[in-house]
Amino acid sequence: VHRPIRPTRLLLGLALVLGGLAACGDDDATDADADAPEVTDGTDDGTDDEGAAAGDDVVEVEMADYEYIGLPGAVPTGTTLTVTNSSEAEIHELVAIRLPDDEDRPVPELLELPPEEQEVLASGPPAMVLVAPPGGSQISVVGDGSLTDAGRYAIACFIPTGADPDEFMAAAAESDGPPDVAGGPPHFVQGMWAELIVE
Ligand SMILES: [Cu+2]
Repeated sequence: VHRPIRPTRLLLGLALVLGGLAACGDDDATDADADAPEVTDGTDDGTDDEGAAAGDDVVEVEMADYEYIGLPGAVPTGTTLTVTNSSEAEIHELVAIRLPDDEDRPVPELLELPPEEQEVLASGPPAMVLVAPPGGSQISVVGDGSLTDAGRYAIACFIPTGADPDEFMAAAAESDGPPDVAGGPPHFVQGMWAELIVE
């Protein structure tokens, strides 16, 4: 039996984050910063030769319809992600959510949880939200793209399929609730998700 994906509550939580920061982030932004531990430089340098970037490296991720291209399965602590968007029509985002240490279910399973069980994804602000309109450059909505906390992360794009990019950005900036834009299911339903280990 295939369980339908109902991301309403999760979308609401993320929209609140978007709305709060867009409203010229006074205390929300500093709260998020306060949660980030200090970066420990150098400890991981040179230890990851297979598929993982070196510590403090920048990994450029290409967002396309509907996938992340160039995102490794694991990166060292201190790595910074940047995004580009090669889509001709869709706005995309890279939302990184650090999962609890005792959470071992795979990311797709978590994304398909019913709303009442989505606390694991929506209990706090995401580690980062990087947005890019089609053919446009990165907008850092939450965080600066750096991964300072080791652990397992769910990566996903929650933008509704077919949403108008300008309409989405305007709605996200002005709304206290979820951006009220027309569109289909979120992009992660179409496969735009990933799992990332920060070592
Ligand atoms: Cu997307």
